[in-house]
Amino acid sequence: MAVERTFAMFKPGVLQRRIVGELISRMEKKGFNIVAIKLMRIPMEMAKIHYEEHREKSFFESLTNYIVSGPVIAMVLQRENAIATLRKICGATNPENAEMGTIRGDYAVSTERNIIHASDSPESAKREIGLFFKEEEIFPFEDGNEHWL
Ligand code: 3AN
Repeated sequence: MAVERTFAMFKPGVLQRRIVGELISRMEKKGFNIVAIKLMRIPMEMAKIHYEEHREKSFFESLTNYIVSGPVIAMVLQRENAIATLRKICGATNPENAEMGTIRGDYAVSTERNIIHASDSPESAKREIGLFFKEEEIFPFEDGNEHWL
């Protein structure tokens, strides 16, 4: 299976709830390499581009207002089959349907404030990584764990 990169973002509120370490730990334990990470406040224009596929949806305005309302943590995560694996760890979009043991199942209560964003396809991952990170902000590394993970 091919090594892939995916984009992940802890939404506003994760910092305040002091669960950043727990969430990152889940990803590290599942074999993701964190190859880029930044704490940032998303400008509204960027939020609209990030969620452009939802522009016509009823929740677009409230979603974009929420996502700019506080600092987020943006990341590029790398491992084999990264996109599907991260989606699995996150769980279903609606936390009511997310299995216990997934991030949304364990930590989220509302669909809009569902803790984490994770790219849903190779095309989205490429687009979202490019929106949030310059190439020189991404630092791939050899972790030597390929025999164990
Ligand atoms: P996912 O984040 O699981 O890929 P999408 O792409 O369908 O889900 O939705 C993007 C984001 O839009 C979700 N993370 C969630 O915050 C918000 N969202 C999706 N559906 C709804 C909804 N019915 N009501 C409010 N917010 C929603």
